[in-house]
Amino acid sequence: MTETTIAKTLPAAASQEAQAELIAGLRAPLPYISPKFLYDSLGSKLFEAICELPEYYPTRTEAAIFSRHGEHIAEACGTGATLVDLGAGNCAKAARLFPTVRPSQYVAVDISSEFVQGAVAQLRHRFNDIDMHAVAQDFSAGLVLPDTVRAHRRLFFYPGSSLGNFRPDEARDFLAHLRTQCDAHGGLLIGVDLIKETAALADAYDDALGVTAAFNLNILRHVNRLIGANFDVSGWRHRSFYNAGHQRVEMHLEAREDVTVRWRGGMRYFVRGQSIHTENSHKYTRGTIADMLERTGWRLDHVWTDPDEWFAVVYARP
Ligand code: AVJ
Repeated sequence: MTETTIAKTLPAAASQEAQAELIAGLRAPLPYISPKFLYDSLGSKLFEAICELPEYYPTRTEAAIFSRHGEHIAEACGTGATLVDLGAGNCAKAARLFPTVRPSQYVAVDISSEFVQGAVAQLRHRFNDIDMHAVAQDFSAGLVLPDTVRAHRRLFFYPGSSLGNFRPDEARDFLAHLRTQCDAHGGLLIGVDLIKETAALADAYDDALGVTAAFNLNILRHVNRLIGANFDVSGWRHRSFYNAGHQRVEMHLEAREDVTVRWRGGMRYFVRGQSIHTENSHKYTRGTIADMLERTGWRLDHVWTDPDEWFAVVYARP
């Protein structure tokens, strides 16, 4: 039996909240736009394209870890769980786990509603013995699962180093929050990007084809739709760099010229060279991720990495 649930946070309220959040960011002394707004329909597709780039090592390195250690990973996770896929996107990573982890229920959660609904609809046909649910939700401030999601044995799946978008304090809150949503038989399977030579990090976030630049710039078009703003994409430039002090790659959009940006109910003047911070992508070490898990109520069970230790897949238990 399969069933698809479309659970949304109240559309009007959510978009009001999103609008207030966006406007606060644009008005801030150091202006910012949350990276979750990178993922409109086109943004999700551009991110898929990034994952195919030679420079963007995280996706293929993580995939190599899963294919090399798949059996051991599945053994650690056990079968029959409710697999909760956080930031599911096209659901491809979870689908590759289905044959070995054999979840009884699959819950794909993603902020990009059409995208995740489409992906789950496709998947239902291929795996019709798994009870599937698509949940369209911005879970960055807390995950609210519908009643149809079983509470017993939840296996939270958070691959791709998405945790890296949170500042360390937010990441801790989020991991602690997940811990409260899983019983003693649950688990957490998470992918984190590791600190490495700066050149590799720089290339991964500024590829030669300019796909990452397009992905970053597209956030402005999404913002235009969300708050009725008039950003002109051609007036902004993609910037990214590794901030060693904060152990993170930052993405920014820099104004090419002085510009006044207007939106419903407000405006801001940006001088040439001024930038809007659009993403932090925090990098971890074995030590920093282990420490964070231990401090948020999780017990580290196992860490799998690639031979160069560029990426880590971590399994933790309550
Ligand atoms: C999806 C947040 C893991 O931080 O590497 C890719 C997003 N940004 N290229 C990352 C991203 C620029 C990605 N995460």
